[in-house]
Amino acid sequence: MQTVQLDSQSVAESILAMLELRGVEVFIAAGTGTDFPPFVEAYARRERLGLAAPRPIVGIHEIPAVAMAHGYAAATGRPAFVMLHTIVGSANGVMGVINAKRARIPMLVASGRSAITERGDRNSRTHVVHWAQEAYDQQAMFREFVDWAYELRRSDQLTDVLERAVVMAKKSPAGPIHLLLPIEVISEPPADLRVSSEPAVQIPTPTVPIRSELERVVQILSGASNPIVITSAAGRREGAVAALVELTEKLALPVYEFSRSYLSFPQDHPLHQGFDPGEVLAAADVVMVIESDVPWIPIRQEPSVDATVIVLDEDPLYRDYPHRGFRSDIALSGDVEATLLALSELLDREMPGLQRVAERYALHNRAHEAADLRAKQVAEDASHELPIEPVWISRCLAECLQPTDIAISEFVLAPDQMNFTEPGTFFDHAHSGGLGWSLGAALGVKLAHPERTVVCCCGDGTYTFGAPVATHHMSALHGLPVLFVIFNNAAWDRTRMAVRGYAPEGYSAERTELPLCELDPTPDYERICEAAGGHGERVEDPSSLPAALERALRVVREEGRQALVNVISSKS
Ligand SMILES: Cc1ncc(C[n+]2csc(CCOP(=O)(O)OP(=O)(O)O)c2C)c(N)n1
Repeated sequence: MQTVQLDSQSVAESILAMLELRGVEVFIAAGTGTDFPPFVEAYARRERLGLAAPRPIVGIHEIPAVAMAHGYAAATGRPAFVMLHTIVGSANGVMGVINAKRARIPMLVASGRSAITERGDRNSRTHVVHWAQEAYDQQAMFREFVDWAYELRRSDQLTDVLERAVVMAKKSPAGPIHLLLPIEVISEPPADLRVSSEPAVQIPTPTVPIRSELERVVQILSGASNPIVITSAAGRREGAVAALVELTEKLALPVYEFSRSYLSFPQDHPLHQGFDPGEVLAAADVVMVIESDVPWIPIRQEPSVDATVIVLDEDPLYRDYPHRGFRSDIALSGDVEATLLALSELLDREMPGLQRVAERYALHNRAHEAADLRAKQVAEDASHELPIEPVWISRCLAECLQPTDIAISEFVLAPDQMNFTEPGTFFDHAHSGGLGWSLGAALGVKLAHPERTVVCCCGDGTYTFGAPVATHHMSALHGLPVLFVIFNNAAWDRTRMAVRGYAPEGYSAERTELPLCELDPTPDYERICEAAGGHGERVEDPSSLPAALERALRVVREEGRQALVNVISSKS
C-alpha cells in the first residue's frame, strides 16, 4: 500500500486534505458561524502555502447550499461536502438532505457542534448562543434521512471516519451521510498525517442478479405480447440510458418515463411513448419497472392481476419508505446499467420472432409520431392564450435549447413539449417534493458543467422557497450564470388542484380564487435577479416569449451573467 504525507495543522485541515485526496472537489460552507473558524483558518493556511483543497463555496443560505450539493452530485455522480452551522443551520439543511435521500444522491453533510466547556479551553463558550445551540442528540434530525451518521470523537479516528463517510455516500444506492464535528475535535492537531494514497475502503462493485433470474426475465420478456417499460430514474446513472435503449430496441419495448426525475430514454426515440401509460398499463401482460419509487398511482390505474411485474432497481424494496405496496412478481436487485446489458446479451441468444418485434416497433413508432403531433398542436393552440399557458412556456424553451444544454425543473416543465435526448440533460425534483430545490440545484449543475448552458424552471411559489436572494447572490459570487424561468401564476396551484380533487362539489368549487392558495400581487421577481447584477424580464404576451428567452439566453451564454424571465402564466 502506497502512502502519502498530509500537510496539515489541525483536524479541520486534515479533513480538507483528505477530501481533496479522495476526489471530493467542492466544500460548501452553508451559513458559517462560530463552529467554522478551524475550517476558515485551514483554508487560509492552505491558500497561503499553495496546498490543494476542495473548492470553497460560500453557501449564503442552507436551502440553496444543500440543493447545490444535490445538483452537483446529480450531474457528476460525485458527492460534495456541505457544512452546516450547529443545530440551527442543520435544521435549515435537513429538507435538502431529505430530498437527497429520496433521490439517492451521494452527499457528505456535516454540522458543527457547539463548544462543550464553559471555561479553560481555547474553544470554551464565548457567546450566548453556545448554550442554546447544543442539543441532546443533534444528529437525530438527520438520522432517518441519511445512510450513515457518526460523530467524530477523537482526532485519531479521522482517516477511518472519512474513508467510511465517502464510501457510505457513494455505495449503491447512493445517499447522503452525516458527520457531526465537535469544535474541540476539529481544532486539535492532526493525529495521523500518513494516509494511503488510494481509498483504504473500496465501494462495493456493481452487482448483477444471478443468471437463472436473468434468463427467466429474458424468457418472460421475449414471450410477452404486450410488454411495457416504466421508469422514473433509470438515467440517474447516465450509462443506463444507452443500455436501456439497447434492450428495448431488441424487443421493441415501449418506454414510459412516468414522473421522471432524470432523462432515462431519449425523447425522440420511436419507442419513447410519453409520460403516462394510462390505459395501456392495465392492458400490458408484462410491466418492467426500472428505478421508480412510484411507478403508477394505484387509485388511478394499476397493472392487470394477470400481468407479470418485473422490477429492476438498486433497492427494489425502497427500504427507507415506511409504506409502499407496489407489486413485484420478480425483483431484480442490482446495478441498472449492468443488469440491462446482461439482459441484452442473453437476449441475443434467445431472440423472439423478428417479425413480431418489427411489427411492434412500427406500431410504437406510429404512436410516437402521433403523440408528437398532438403535443405540437396543444402548444400551437395555447400559443395565443392569455395569461400564458405553461405548455407554451415549455414549448418555447424547448425550441431554444441545444441538445447538450441542461434543464432543471421543479414540477413545471410540460414533459411532452420538451425534447431531451442526451443523458444528464434533464433533472426534476426528488419525489419528497421539498420545495425550493431547483434554484440551488441549478447552481450545482452549473458548477459541475461550467461550459454548458443551464436553465432552472420553477413556479413562483417554489422560487420563493429557494431563498432567491441568496441564490442570485451565490450565482454572482461564484460565477455561475444560470437562466431562471419562473412560471408565475401568482398561486400555489398544486394546492388549488388538490382542493378541486378533495371537494369537487364543495364551497370552494364555486370560487376561482381559493382561500389560503393565492399569492397575488407577486413581487417583480425579475428585479431580484437584477439586484444581483443579472438580466431580468417580465413577459405577459405569449408572442413575445420566444424573443425574451433568446435575449436572456444570450446574456447567460455570451455575457456570462445570470438572467431571469418572469412569465406571467395561467393557473388551473
Ligand atoms: C417546503 C415545502 N413546503 C410546502 C410544500 C407544499 N407545496 C407543494 S406544491 C406547492 C405550491 C408550489 O407553488 P408554485 O411553485 O407556484 O407552483 P404551482 O403549484 O403554482 O404550479 C406547495 C406550497 C412543499 N412541497 N414543500
